[in-house]
Amino acid sequence: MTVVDPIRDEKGWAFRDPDGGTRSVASGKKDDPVHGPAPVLPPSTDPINGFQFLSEAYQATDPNFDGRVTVPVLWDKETRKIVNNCEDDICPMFNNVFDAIARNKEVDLFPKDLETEHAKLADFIYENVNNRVYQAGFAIRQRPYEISCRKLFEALDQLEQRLSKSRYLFGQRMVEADWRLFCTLVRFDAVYHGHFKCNIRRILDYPNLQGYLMDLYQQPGIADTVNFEHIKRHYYMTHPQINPTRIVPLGPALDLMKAHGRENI
Ligand SMILES: N[C@@H](CCC(=O)N[C@@H](CS)C(=O)NCC(=O)O)C(=O)O
Repeated sequence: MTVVDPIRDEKGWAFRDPDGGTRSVASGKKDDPVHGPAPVLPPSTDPINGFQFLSEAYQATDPNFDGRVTVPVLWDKETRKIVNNCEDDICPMFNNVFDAIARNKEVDLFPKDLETEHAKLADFIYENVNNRVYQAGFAIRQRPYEISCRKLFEALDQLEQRLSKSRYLFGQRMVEADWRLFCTLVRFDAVYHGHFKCNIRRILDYPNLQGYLMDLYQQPGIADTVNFEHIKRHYYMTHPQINPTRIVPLGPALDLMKAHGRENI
């Protein structure tokens, strides 16, 4: 897995090491007697292709591509093309078609017996939580902001209730919707509460959501995938219409490693 640089400017997502890094790549241009030696491009953090920008992966896949260059991307090293760029597809692909090389084949995030209910709840979470924070945050008029913000907190209130009786969204099993909800919850107090003005409450103010968030965060391997500095630098430095000074706040002080006490719910 390669992580793009948190700061997305007009050139889009970049494979850029903020500390300078060591992997410089030749620009591909020839030395020129008039202009001198070919430029060496800044270090790329893409170990597969040495790309500077994610847009190069899209161009390599389809030279006529002129859509949005988005993450995530599933890249095929053999065909040198993007297989897919949509989370809704990539998650089931990881669940279903990579068992031959998977370390934890028994993990099934899409259990068949829950299929309908799971899909319904996943849609609810996408609409009212994952996407709603963006609707509130990018609103440019008071009323649409207020409507989105209220709907978001109504959904969080409902999920708080659900999680008072159930360790995860569907009892003791973790499913894909838990991890999609986790992605928004883990960013919530650090960025959505301040930067996106989703500030009626913090996740910290919801005992069940906070316990659930810590429970998921403490699952093996998960904390290593969360980088709060990266999260904060991305949001606060990438949306100048919301934060023109690009100052990144120091807080909040969070500790997701505390005992969550949800083992027997
Ligand atoms: N349909 C895609 C959407 C992905 C998406 O919008 N990604 C955002 C970051 S979370 C992005 O890369 N935005 C860049 C842009 O819009 O320029 C998915 O669900 O995976």
